[in-house]
Amino acid sequence: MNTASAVIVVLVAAIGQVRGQCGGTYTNLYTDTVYHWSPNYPYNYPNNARCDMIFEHNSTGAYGWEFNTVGYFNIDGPVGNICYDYVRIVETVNGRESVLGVFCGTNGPRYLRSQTSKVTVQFRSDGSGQRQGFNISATPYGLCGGQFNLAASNSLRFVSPNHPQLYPNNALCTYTITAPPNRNISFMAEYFNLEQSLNCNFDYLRFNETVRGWGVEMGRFCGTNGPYWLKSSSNRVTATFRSDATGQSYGFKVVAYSVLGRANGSLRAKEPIRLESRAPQYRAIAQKVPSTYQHIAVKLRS
Ligand SMILES: *[C@@H]1O[C@H](CO)[C@@H](O)[C@H](O)[C@H]1NC(C)=O
Ligand SMILES: *[C@@H]1O[C@H](CO)[C@@H](O)[C@H](O)[C@H]1NC(C)=O
Ligand SMILES: *[C@@H]1O[C@H](CO)[C@@H](O)[C@H](O)[C@H]1NC(C)=O
Ligand SMILES: *[C@@H]1O[C@H](CO)[C@@H](O)[C@H](O)[C@H]1NC(C)=O
Ligand SMILES: CC(=O)N[C@H]1CO[C@H](CO)[C@@H](O)[C@@H]1O
Repeated sequence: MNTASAVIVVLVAAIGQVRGQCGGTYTNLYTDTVYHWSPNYPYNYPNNARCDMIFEHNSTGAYGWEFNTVGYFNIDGPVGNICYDYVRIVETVNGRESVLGVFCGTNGPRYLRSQTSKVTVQFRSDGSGQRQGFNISATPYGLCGGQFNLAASNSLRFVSPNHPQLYPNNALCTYTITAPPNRNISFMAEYFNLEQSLNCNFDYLRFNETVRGWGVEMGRFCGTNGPYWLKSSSNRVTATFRSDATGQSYGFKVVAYSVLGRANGSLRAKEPIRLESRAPQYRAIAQKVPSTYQHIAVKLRS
């Protein structure tokens, strides 16, 4: 085994799963579910709380958020139709505030979906009446296509519209994935299920890139066979998802990895990283690098 064939893939460790603080901004580069709960949860929240938690997906236009209640939901009210304390979920659509829902009592949000990638969860309590509060999940879901940049992280996920639910008919979504210069991009399906057809003529996910001025089709996928370490030769790939007028399925969740396509080089990461070689025989070197390390050299010999 020569060293040059051992391509090193760098994965960013899963980022914070949970947010319990009063307010802040959560920027998601991935498509993982995160949880947000009231101050002191599951104990009583304080009086006079004003917490604005902003959920933002970094790939503008590509993702909406779905909110669901997990665990307790118990907020003071309502009396008549007045919520003394409340959770209010809002987004801005075409420059106007759009309220997705206002919640109190024991009925929290369920399958509440936004149309845009930036949503604010506002929690307000007045001067009396404390309860256990809330714990809600926020899951990004795909709208249709978008611009994805691998500059800020070493991996990212993109999904079909509505995933994990059925994609619509007649969809045409373009996902443009760009990595820093001198990197290659590798694609791996975490979930893949498109209508099966001969030569993938009906529904498909197709990867294209431009190499020395020529458009090259890297691969076209349908059925349950998604990309498996599909590797680019350039740092920019266009993935096109197309569905025809019939036959829906649950779509795809694909991870794009920024790959050092050479034997030697350096990588910069803002998050703790995990190094893993693509060849199974190198798995033994996989290790987690603590975020306190400024610089670490990894040697791979074979
Ligand atoms: C909120 O719910 C999530 C998912 O069940 C859980 O992991 C998290 O610990 C909960 N938060 C608290 C403070 O209990
Ligand atoms: C992808 O490549 C194929 C074959 O070269 C071409 O027909 C198609 O138009 C390309 N699609 C995009 C979105 O560039
Ligand atoms: C990465 O891309 C370069 C061209 O930009 C190519 O020469 C090299 O073989 C690619 N590396 C891999 C591992 O595909
Ligand atoms: C990588 O770097 C090491 C040490 O600098 C060198 O010995 C080795 O030959 C290099 N490998 C390749 C394939 O260039
Ligand atoms: C956290 C993060 O990566 N934020 C980035 C989101 O995208 C904008 C523009 O593309 C960057 O400026 C941010 O750094």
